Amino acid sequence: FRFTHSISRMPGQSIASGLRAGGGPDPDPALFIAQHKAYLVALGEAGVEPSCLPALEAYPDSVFVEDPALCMPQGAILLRPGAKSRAGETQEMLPVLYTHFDTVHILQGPGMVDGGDIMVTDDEVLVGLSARTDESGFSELETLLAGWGHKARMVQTPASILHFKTASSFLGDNTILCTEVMAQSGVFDAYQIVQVAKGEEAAANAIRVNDTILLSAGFPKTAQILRERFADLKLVELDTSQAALVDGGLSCMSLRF
Ligand code: CIR
Repeated sequence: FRFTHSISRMPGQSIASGLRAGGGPDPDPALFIAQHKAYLVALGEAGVEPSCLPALEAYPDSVFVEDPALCMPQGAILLRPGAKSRAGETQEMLPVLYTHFDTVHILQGPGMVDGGDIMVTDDEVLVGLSARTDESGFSELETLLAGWGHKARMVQTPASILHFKTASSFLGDNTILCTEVMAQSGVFDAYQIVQVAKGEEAAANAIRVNDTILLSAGFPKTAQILRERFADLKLVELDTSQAALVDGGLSCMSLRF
């Protein structure tokens, strides 16, 4: 969670064509852009140098830069997003990764991995199998990570959610913020677990950036739990209502390294 840089991408006018599991209203591009700006400001205030790429109208979901790549201290890995409409986002991300990293590995496939299913903790890299991430993708990623000395662990993303990190976040200090379902799954038995408040499941996609926790706004009970638990950290609540309309959250909108 100690980061000096981040990469994001502006939401496009095409954002309403982004993938989403449920129905619901379309996100409003102007409001999304305003919320995205506040997100970048918060990342900057947390101590990273945020960079923001121009919108890609051909890829409505490209604002969710977390999915096509994984950034580690040793280098970056270009992933293979599991949704067909998002596959082309990788070719847009590759040159960007080269500007930040000397070493960039490229997943060759045929397996698939979405960055939203990858959680990097201090001791391991958890990879949740989901509709977007499969075993073959995990194996290829595991081999690349092993070359950098990282242990990968294959876990299950609950069927009801899009990504592993939709319902869980690593907050540093061996601590995970997650939903009740995730807490009871056993996946995080080696960690301290902080559960989001009942009815506030969407708060589980938070991010720790240096000495700040970014949390989605509108989850006052979880905010209070975090304030008490992490009294020495700054808690910043950000409106993510527009990202949420297309199944996105805080972690999805940046690559942090
Ligand atoms: C998608 O379905 O791919 C996007 N609408 C949302 C992606 C959210 N990304 C993430 O959780 N890492």
